[in-house]
Amino acid sequence: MPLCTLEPSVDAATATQVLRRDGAVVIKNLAKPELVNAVSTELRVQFDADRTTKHSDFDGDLTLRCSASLLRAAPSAAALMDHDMLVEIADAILLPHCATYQLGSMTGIEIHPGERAQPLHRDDSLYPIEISGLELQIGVMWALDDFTEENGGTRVVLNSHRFMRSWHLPNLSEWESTVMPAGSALFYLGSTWHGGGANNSESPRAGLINTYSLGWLRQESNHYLELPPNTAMQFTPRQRALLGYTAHGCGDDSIGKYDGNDCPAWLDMPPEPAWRDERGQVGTSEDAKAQASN
Ligand SMILES: O=C(O)CCC(=O)C(=O)O
Repeated sequence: MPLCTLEPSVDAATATQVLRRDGAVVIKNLAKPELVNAVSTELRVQFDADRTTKHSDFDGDLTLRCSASLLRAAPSAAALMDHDMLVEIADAILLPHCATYQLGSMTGIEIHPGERAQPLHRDDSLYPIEISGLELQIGVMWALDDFTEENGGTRVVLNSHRFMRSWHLPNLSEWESTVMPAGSALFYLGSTWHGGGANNSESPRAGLINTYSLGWLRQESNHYLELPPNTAMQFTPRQRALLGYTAHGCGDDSIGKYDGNDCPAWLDMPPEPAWRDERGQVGTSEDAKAQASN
């Protein structure tokens, strides 16, 4: 059974049904080309900075990555973090198991020609929990370039989410490449085996992976340090909540209290306009005022 590709007009309930059934689903052309171009342009500087860093076997030798402070470098990517369709699907998969979920990580990944295939893996192996039927997280790979079999379109082992235990492995040779045009999104469950493909083409293949985890788990990235409050202020209340600036649950049983409350008072305030300093880093208008008075 091939990876199911749905039209952008599909409803979230149908997409969720396929995702639960197969462990992965593609929705074609979900993001507007202008947004994809803006994110790609903003990420370029970070990708190029990564050329100087040493990579691991998992990360690849010819793959550029941008994860820490991705939203500082590419604030336009916030629209891909809380895309309405994505939020509806994440609600359906994760909210039965938590009061709120949160962004685990955001990683820009550019696989260059000659790169070998990344080892297949499950994102939820971060957590020492395996309960059949309980998804700890979901992942969404946004294609920033067209994904093809030749250029390393994400490899997915369909139905592998049904093999929950390390002693009950799916057949990992039965993977399939994700083929989708730029602006499309591959949704996959945290328990689905997947990995980047080998790039046998002449051009790089860029994508942006976001993961979302149950609100009572530790986030993969520490967004409070990467995007401290004065930076987080430029994002919308929903985006700030996804970053983790809200408690899980309410009252005495909540986790992540701030000053005895469920969330900081500024969480619901409208976003502050962003500005960029001479290095292109994003700050808030308060930072701009402080800089002007120096
Ligand atoms: O680049 C890809 O297609 C997938 C990458 C991935 O799954 C990862 O780095 O965890």
